[in-house]
Amino acid sequence: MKVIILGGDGFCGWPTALHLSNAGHEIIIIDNLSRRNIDNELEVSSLTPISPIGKRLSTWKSLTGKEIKFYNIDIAQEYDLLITLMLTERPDSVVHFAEQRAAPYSMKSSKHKRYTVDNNLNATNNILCAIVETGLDIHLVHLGTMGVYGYGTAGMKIPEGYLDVEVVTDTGERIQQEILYPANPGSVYHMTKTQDQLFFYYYNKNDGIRVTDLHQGIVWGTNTPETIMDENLINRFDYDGDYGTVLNRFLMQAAIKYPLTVHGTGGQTRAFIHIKDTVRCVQLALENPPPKGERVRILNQMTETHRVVDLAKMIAEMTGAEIAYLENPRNEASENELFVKNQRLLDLGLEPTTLSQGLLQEVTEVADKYAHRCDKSKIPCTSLWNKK
Ligand code: NAD
Ligand code: USQ
Repeated sequence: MKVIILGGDGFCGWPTALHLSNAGHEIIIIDNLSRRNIDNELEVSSLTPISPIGKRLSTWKSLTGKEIKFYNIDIAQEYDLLITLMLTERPDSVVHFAEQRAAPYSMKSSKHKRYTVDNNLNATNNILCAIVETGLDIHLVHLGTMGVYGYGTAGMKIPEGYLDVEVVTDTGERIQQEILYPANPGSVYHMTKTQDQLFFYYYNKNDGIRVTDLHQGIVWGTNTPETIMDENLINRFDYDGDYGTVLNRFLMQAAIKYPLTVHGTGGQTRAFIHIKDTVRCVQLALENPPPKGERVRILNQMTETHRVVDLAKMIAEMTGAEIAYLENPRNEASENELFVKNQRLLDLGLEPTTLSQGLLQEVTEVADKYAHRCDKSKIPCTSLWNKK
């Protein structure tokens, strides 16, 4: 299958591109390298030394003989380039990772809020418009987030996208309906993802576009069997206060003997998935597309849930690290329970990689190896959700 990967130079997109290329698919990456530019803006680098995209691709070709094409296009701004490329390449599927994905970055200032909204909403609308304009029956696979649901329920498991409700009419008749699960975003970034869902709903209804929206939890880990083949293929590892996500940050902090930065009590429960499973899930979604006419297919892409404080305690026990309980810079519930349905990807064949000593150790080893590249002044989270 010919697949265009939007955002294929990023943390999830790069290993996915390699995994799909290895599986025999023809891969084309589109990326405007904005993530690398944000590193420049924040004066921080990936803990792992990532190679330039040209070096990444030439290394992949020399190791495997497989070619991955690359185009530097801003899909939120350069619609003409995007549609021209789509008409030339005529892909079977498009995977959409190309958004600003950090909640803290999206909350830093008005400039960052506006950039995140402009970038993410235009990116999603542009790719949908382009699919309609090509007239091709392209399956769009989007990386969404578990954060569209909020992180609590009335006690039931969070369903895969749609909620059964019963409404009572004026005449007392009870009518059953299935609606998009009510959106409850916790940051400007998460809000853009809730709005993406409406774009998909509308273009699916109006134009019959086939869409799979993967509501992904927090991704941890760094290596996949492909990225580990050569240092030039290494994946990025974000540890800074804006882009670093909680479990990878804790593992890296333990490796450099920095007290683990728990926000508040650490009672926040979140969904997690290892990067090795991210790439498999995207492959499963691509190879099992919805038939024409099916509503937007929503799959919860996560394998387990954990409380932040339990992760910190587990890593502290494993490594001897200290735990620092910090004032929470975010505006979020200090405690929550989280139960999630993820049956649909399991039914497609996902065999979950769950948290184990071995995998935690693997990340700590990566962190150890590149500890000298860490700028400790970039670890604290300085982005505040509001002035209070
Ligand atoms: P990332 O920032 O590492 O990668 C995103 C890539 O998209 C970058 O290479 C960036 O340069 C590119 N990009 C952004 N805007 C673009 C534009 N307008 N035009 C072209 N390219 C553009 O992020 P990631 O961690 O790989 O996340 C990828 C997707 O997965 C995001 O949409 C994110 O919301 C979702 N997701 C990520 C996680 C996680 O823990 N990392 C969890 C759940 C969902
Ligand atoms: N946290 C800490 N200490 C830290 C960092 C984070 O206690 O040093 C806490 C946060 O306050 C929050 C939780 O850990 O309660 C998760 O934060 P995170 O930065 O690991 O993840 P989040 O901001 O939710 O965003 C990440 C990705 C985003 C994706 C989302 C999936 O950056 O792209 O959409 O995970 S989900 O969390 O399911 O919404």
